[in-house]
Amino acid sequence: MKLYGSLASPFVARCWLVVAAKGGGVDLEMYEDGIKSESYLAMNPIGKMPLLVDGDTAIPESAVICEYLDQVLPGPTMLPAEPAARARVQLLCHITDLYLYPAAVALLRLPQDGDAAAIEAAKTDALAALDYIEHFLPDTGFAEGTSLTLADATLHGGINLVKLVFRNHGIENWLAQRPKLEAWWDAVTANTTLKPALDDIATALATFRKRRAEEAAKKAAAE
Ligand SMILES: N[C@@H](CCC(=O)N[C@@H](CS)C(=O)NCC(=O)O)C(=O)O
Repeated sequence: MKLYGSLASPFVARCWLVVAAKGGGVDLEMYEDGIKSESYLAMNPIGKMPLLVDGDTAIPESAVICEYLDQVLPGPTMLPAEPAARARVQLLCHITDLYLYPAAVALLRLPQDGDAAAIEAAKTDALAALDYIEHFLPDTGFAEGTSLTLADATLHGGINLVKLVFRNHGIENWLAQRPKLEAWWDAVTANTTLKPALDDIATALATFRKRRAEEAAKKAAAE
């Protein structure tokens, strides 16, 4: 099975954390011809990463990929069977996908000196989404129960992105103001099963940030 994409993408990182939690079994690589190439678009006309290819089956969209990986890979199940626990896991995933990501991605696209009203609106939306997550998170160190679930993988990508964009926009103290989220973050980032994947993600993000800074410096020098 191949997972195409870069771990600098929180959506790819989310899938990679699921692979790590399940004990491996998937190769990660960049699609050689690029995600806008004819051959990639033939498999995934959405033209985004990640894309999972398992034999003849090509699956885009990180939420769908994560559920698929949970079903086909051996290792502990990441979506509880008990209906209420299952709903809690899916709820945290949905809040992250439907409320947190759109606001964080909007902030990512807005320069610090960009449209002040748009920045304020995206910031308000992101903080509200974090409040929803804080409301539903337990204080057990996991997003649900006493083992890793799809909600831990999903939330990690979302919170990592928020950390990056809030830093860019000078927003501070937001994590400390949400104690359950902060305790969850500390626990998940210290999780030994996830450690190698978390290190891979941190390396990819550092490379991405360095490249962006170099591009910005080059652009500034040319102006
Ligand atoms: N809803 C998608 C979002 C994927 C996504 O936005 N991927 C970005 C990277 S973070 C991408 O491939 N962007 C390239 C583009 O939009 O051209 C998912 O969950 O997989």
